[in-house]
Amino acid sequence: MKNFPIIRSRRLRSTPYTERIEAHGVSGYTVYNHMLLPVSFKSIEDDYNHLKKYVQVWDVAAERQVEISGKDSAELVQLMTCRDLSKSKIGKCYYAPLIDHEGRLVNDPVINKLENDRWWLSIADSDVIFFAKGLAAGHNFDVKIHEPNVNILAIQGPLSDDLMAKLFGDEIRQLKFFNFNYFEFKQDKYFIARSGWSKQGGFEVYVENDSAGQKLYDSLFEYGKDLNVKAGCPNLIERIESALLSYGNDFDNGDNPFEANFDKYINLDTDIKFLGKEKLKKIKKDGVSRKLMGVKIDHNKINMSKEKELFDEKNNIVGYLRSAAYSPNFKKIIGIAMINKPYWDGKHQFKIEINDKTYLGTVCDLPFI
Ligand code: THG
Repeated sequence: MKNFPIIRSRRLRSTPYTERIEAHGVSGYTVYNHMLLPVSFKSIEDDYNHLKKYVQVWDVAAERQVEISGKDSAELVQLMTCRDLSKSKIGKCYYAPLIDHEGRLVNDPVINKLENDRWWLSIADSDVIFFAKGLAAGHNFDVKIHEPNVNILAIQGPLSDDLMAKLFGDEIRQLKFFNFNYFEFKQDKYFIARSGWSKQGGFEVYVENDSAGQKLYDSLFEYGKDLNVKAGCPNLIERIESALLSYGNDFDNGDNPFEANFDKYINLDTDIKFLGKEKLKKIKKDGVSRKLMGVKIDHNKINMSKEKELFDEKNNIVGYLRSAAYSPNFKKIIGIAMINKPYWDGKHQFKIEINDKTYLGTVCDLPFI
């Protein structure tokens, strides 16, 4: 597979931090919500080792916000997700699958409740804003829907608390997982949540003012010198090891939330109203015939640009590998795959072709152990 440069244009948006991450040596981008999202700095494996030991600052501005406000905003937000938000609280973040009228996945945002009538959907890579506007128009909802100029900086890694406390004071250490609050640094106020797309601990700063964000970016490096802070980004190896799912890679609009193991975020027993509820009830009753599982493959190198088929010894399809990377922790390739029901028990070996050679692997539960 050849690598080509990616050509900039207005359509492929930069972020307020792009110049800075380029100065810090970004070495690869993907496109996410029509915006640049860095994927590597030194190398994915070097970045991984650093992330697990120190602290990194990530430009994740591509995790865009869809703001929904107004009288009917709570009703519209609930209509889009199967997670019961009726008891949701201001100041909390909710990981919530978005579902269409066919019971299929549309996105898996973090939903932040700012006020009873003001919400931010911090979205993965699909155009949620048009889905929301279509629903609002069809239901005649009294809401305002727009994409605010919010550009997230994530601080991730085991030394995140130490770095953030240097800027924002020790009180930030008390912030609970999936809660947010406002904290001040040098006269600027920042919306900060304890969250982020790694399991190494950390925060996300939802920056509402570009120049404050750029000042914060520079200060994080200034204050973090002795903590060995580096520029980083969501890390392919770490996120697979941690089983953090990626919309568009591990699951998409062809899959339902049971197949993606979102069971704990599917509330069918309360009287909330959301799209696809009856479909999901039927799927739950019938059971699914495939679901996302882990796989381990006896090899040390893989590049994914599309799904890869997994076969049993009789060449029956076991499932489809959707994301994979070599894991220095497991000393194998690990991956996330949509596995057909007869193969869920993990007793079967499967075959997979990588660069015209056949390798063996096994199915395992998620999260990996
Ligand atoms: N942070 C913010 N926005 C985002 C992401 C993020 N938007 C895009 C993408 N990531 C959305 N997907 C996820 C996937 C997993 C998690 C968050 C967003 C996540 N999951 C935890 C887990 O699975 O253990 C916690 C879930 C919970 O307990 O509620 O953090 O990363 N702002």
